[in-house]
Amino acid sequence: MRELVAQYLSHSMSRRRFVSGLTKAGLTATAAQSVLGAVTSVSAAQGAGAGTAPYVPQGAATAPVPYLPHDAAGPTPGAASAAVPGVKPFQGTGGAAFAEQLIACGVKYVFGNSASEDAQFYEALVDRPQLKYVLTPHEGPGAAMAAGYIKASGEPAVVMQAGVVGMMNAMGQIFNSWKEQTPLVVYSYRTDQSRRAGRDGFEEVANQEQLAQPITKYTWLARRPDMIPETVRRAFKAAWTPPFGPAYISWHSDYNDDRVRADIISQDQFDPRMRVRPNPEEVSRAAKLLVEARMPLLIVGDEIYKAKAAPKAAKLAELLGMPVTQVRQLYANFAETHPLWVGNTPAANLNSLTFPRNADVIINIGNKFQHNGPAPIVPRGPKFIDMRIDFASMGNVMLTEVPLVADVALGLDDLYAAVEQLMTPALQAKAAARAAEVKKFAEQARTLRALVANNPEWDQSPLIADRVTYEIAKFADADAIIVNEAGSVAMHSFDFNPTGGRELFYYYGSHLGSGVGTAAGVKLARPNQQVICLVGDGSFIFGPTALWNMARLELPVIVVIYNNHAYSGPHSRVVANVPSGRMVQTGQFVHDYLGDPDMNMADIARGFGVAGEVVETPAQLREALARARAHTVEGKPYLLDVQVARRGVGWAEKPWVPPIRLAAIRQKRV
Ligand SMILES: Cc1ncc(C[n+]2csc(CCOP(=O)(O)OP(=O)(O)O)c2C)c(N)n1
Ligand SMILES: [Mg+2]
Repeated sequence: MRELVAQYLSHSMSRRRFVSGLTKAGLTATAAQSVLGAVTSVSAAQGAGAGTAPYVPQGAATAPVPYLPHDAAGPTPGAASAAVPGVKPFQGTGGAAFAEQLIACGVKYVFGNSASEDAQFYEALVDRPQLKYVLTPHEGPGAAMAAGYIKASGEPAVVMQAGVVGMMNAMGQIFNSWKEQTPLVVYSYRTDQSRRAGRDGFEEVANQEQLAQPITKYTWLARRPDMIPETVRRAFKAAWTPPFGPAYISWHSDYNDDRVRADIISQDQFDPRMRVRPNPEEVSRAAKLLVEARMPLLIVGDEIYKAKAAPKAAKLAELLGMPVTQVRQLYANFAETHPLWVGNTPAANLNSLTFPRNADVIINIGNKFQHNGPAPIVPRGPKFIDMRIDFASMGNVMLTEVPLVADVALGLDDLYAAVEQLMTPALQAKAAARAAEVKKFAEQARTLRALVANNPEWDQSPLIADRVTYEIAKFADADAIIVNEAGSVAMHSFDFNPTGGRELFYYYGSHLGSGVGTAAGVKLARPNQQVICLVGDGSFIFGPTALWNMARLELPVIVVIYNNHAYSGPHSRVVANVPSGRMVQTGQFVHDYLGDPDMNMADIARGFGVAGEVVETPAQLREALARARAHTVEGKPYLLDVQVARRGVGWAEKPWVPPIRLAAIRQKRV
């Protein structure tokens, strides 16, 4: 009998078989019914509704749900529009309408986590193999994978979760997409159905869609099931209209089961393909300022990568002999080997640049700028030209002499043409002299950067982070994609180049736990390029579940963990904040040490079906990288758990751990 109850509780036996099993076991019919009653109440309490009888509409609505009536004054969707190209009449469930509209939006991959009330959507996928569902075991890395795919392919995708509970786990990556301006479309239903909403039901929270509102470009709750396709279209339009950004859509879960008539419209019919040319008068003013400048400076930003305009930015810099830098961004937007490249701006403020110190005209192309201090990134004084499509923050902080609101690819074309027209032989000579000066500095800086290998700790074990980076840079393919979520590690030696060279996907949004998922999505989008994920141990452990996706889908990514068993960045920042306080005096840091016990990331990877190894020495690292390559050639991911030294002030050999030990207070050996 105990077995029968267990089987019934775990839903592996029907009610009828349970009762008949009980009577076979010798119980009277009445006794069996009373056991059933008792067991059912336990089951309902356990599942809070999940797995119990599905919702049955009451009264007249128990008949098959009819098509919803349409407004007689308006067009009848799904009927009259049959003849219009790109518009397909559709009849079926709301879930199937959702699938149809996704296909019409150009979506190939759906990244999702199991959501029982999306049953009709899953049902629709069976006969729509062009829409591929990638099951992700945690919504955070799942959303990161979707975003990685979108960033690396430039193609639309959707990520979906189980109601508000799943959405909560995805919020961190929606935040990252918001900060990075990635066109991620997110859907999760409302568990509360339309005829019982607002009663504090199972997994219900009021106004769920509003949770996403501050971190999305568009947030909407479809008000009727036949509005599902239009809601989906608007989400894609909002997300993919520059400046890009995430969108969140939702509807009551019963809408997926309702039958609807609606128009399915292909993306090219509703996407305005907004590509803006800059105001020609402003272009002339900018060109004049640039040619007259003593020392102009170009700041490149992510809109250049997104518009595939890096060669155009290089052409403009060359025409003017203008030095180029980048302030904190997601991508590398300029070839680091270019003679006019003067390096990234170290402290995200132009005053921290070694060269040039005296720029008199500064042009930003495509960076929306993160101001992390009271001083503006572009100091007051030099004339400032700002070119980007994301005009919202123009002029908010920096004094802007010339605003160029434009798609940066078109803006660069126009600006180049205007500058070229003004170039006299004298100006050309001035530009050439400046280029020579910049080149001299760039060469010196290159020599200095190479000194990283002269560190006296270069050969030590555990390895210093710079050595790990150096070895990987030596190992990486010429067109490798580096997904970087490696905490406080400085990127050097990769010589990134967005035009056919190595590309960078940085963790700009900084909600940690994105690296592994992003790398999985990038590899899905770019199967023919080597993908290497660099990740700190702390960051890795926020989101390792995408390893399972790498194993299942055979995504041959090399994951390298800089395992210093610590949050080294937060450690250093706390010490900088309270330099000679009690923490430093006593060595008691409560917030930063992840050792004792040490986490073994190679073991964790094995649990997800990904082979890997722990690496202790520089020599082992080289051998391990060769093994990683052998695995990826065979279509398998591989993980290196590289033991990295903790560096910085205040680290003890064996860091102190807060003395919370249950053994000291427990009184029962249970
Ligand atoms: C989701 C999330 N939680 C917490 C933080 C705060 N945070 C910033 S850096 C960091 C530690 C990163 O550790 P690790 O990846 O090991 O890099 P390290 O600092 O050791 O180089 C934390 C917890 C964050 N950015 N995101
Ligand atoms: Mg760490």
